Order: sequence, then structure tokens, then C-alpha cells
Amino acid sequence: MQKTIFGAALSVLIGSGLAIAQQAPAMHEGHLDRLDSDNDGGVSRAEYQTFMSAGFARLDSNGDGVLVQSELTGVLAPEHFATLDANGDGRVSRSEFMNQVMRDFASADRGGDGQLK
Ligand SMILES: [Ca+2]
Ligand SMILES: [Ca+2]
Ligand SMILES: [Ca+2]
Repeated sequence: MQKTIFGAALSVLIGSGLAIAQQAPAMHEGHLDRLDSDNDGGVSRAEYQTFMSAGFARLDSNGDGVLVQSELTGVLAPEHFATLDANGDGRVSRSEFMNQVMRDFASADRGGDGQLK
């Protein structure tokens, strides 16, 4: 199974519950609807980026610009945290977070057209 936080992060950020966070499942249609802010039926890279950027701020509960494991307890499994923490310093910066989620976008974008549908 590929290392992706995509499904888990989306589930959490959208608020559909924590139970599936361990599984990092593929997104389902309800998720895409929530991200499709211009309602054109697809989620563009920009829509995704905007959503994830807001998501980072939401997860960063003390507002210091980095995520630590304690802020993600019950949200992301430790291996997902490790995936996000690219330089292994125990903190996930905004750029580490965005790098990973944009990689996830690219791997989810099977058609390669920059849209998730
Ligand atoms: Ca759209
Ligand atoms: Ca923080
Ligand atoms: Ca780090």
C-alpha cells in the first residue's frame, strides 16, 4: 500500500470522523464535493491546495506553525506523521505538510490532468 496521508487527512479535515484515519482509504465522492469550491465537478490543484492549507492551520492547534505528534493524536497514525516529517525532526512544518499532500494529489490524479474527479 502506498504511503499516503491523503484519505486520512481528508477524512479528518472534513470532519467525517476519526475511525478511518488508520486506514487511509481512498476518498469518496462526498470528500470531493467538499473540496470542489467552484462546483465544476473536479477538484483542481488550487482548490486542493487551498483546502489543505486551511487544514494545516486547523490541525496546528497552538498556532506555532508546526505540527507535533501531540496535535495529531487520534488524527494521524504515527507512520503517517513520520511520512509527513520529511527531515525527521519530530515536527511537521507547513512546507513539509504541503509537499506531502501535493504529492498525494499527484498520485491521486490518475488522469494526470490536474483535476480529481
Ligand atoms: Ca473545481
Ligand atoms: Ca503546533
Ligand atoms: Ca520536520
